[in-house]
Amino acid sequence: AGAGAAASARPFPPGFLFGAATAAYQIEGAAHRDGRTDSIWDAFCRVPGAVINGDSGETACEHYDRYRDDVALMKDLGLQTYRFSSSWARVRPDGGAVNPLGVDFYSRLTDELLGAGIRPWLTLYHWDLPQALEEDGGWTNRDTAYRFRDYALSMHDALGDRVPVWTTLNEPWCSSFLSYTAGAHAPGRQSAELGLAAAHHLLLAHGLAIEALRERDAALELGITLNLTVAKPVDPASAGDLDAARRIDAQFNRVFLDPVFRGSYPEDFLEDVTGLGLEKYVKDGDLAQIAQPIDSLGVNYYHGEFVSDRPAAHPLVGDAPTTRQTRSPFPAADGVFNHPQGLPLTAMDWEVQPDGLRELLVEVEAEYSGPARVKLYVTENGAAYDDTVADDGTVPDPERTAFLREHLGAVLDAIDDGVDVHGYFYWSLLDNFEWAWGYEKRFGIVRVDYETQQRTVKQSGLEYRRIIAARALGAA
Ligand code: GBH
Repeated sequence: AGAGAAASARPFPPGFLFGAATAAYQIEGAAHRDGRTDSIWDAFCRVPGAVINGDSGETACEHYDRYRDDVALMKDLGLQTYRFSSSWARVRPDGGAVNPLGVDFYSRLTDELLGAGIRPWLTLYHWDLPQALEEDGGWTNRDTAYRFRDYALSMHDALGDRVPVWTTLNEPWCSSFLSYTAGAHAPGRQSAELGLAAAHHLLLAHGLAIEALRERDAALELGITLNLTVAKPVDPASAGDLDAARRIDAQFNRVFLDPVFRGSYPEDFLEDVTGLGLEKYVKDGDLAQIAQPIDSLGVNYYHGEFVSDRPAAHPLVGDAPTTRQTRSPFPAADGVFNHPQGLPLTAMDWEVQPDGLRELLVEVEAEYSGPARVKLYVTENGAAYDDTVADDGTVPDPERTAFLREHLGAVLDAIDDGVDVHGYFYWSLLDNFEWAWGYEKRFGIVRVDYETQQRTVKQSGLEYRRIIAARALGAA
């Protein structure tokens, strides 16, 4: 005893939560059942060339019908918590009156999770705006923020007594800049001004919902999830590269972190976007509304960026797999280029960079979550690989297994550096509808056969189960 693997095992702190994450449109299917209406993603999937193979979330993983089995699978993996999202168009079809059948699905799912001893973590918005609201301008329309608050309250009416953790938005950067500026995601609009308007209204929606939920119940754990990156200059001695990194940090990270934690947009960001129209949308009092105190911050981390003002073969966004023309999501980063560093790539062509997660957690804790006494979680981290099924039916995915272990190691490194990280959610529990990439990219620790809907726990899922059971990262 005390030798070998046991001696080198790195324990996670008591109370650290292990989970996995999904999102409604990516797994539920049943897109037009029980009163659900179109979201912007249902509509976007019908745009020729917008999504690979013309795929859509119409059927997805049939989680709407198979949620009981899926919860049993989570229990078998030993997950302590499960992060899922609700579909606004299911709960309030067309953004209108509450649909009891839609709400009931989330109520049954919650009961099933609680019955399995798994802590439910609800995200209210993971990109699927009711299409009817988009027809009134979507997130470029200020009214959508107030509609979001009403939707949040209707979810609270149904689940407030059973769901302890509430996240307003998942990755507002994607629902604004990737969706209204790059046009790579629904609704596929392409304007710097519209992206800025959407970002501001999403932030306002967050602040309005936090205030309303807090008023209902001071004991809820309330927060937001942001996709953050570590932007590094290719050459730290180059003023041009340093400014490129500053711009990306501002337009990716601080544009959301500063309003939420400090009640202001960063000065340098405002300078970068001068003349693009943001001020038309920002009303007196908005930033105070946005900066409502929160309890938790979710960080989604996939990879960092190495940037320069020197042109590179790589465009800034590798997120445009389709035949539709897309643009840079950054409203004011013309002349900034991504320089891949030759690191191993996932199937998304994202460079594997685990230490970036440690660096990011250290920085966010020092600058934002620490001073605000806000609990920090990794709410998404994961990788797509081209898995194959072995003859014996197992799914060996050594690269994903290594990815998982390395990133959990980076979380432990951050904890060693003094960061109070409260939990980790692997993205994703299941292979699922990967947005513009359709079903071509598989992120799951559980494989989904889309012909039979059969679920198979991959080798990475078995490894995650061992890590959770040991509450430690043992030797590989
Ligand atoms: C998450 O988004 C989503 O929350 C989830 O639904 C999705 O399935 C999962 O990731 C996997 O994609 O630096 O300009 O090249 C992550 C989205 C991916 C957005 C990387 C930024 C790089 C943009 N992020 N992307 S750029």
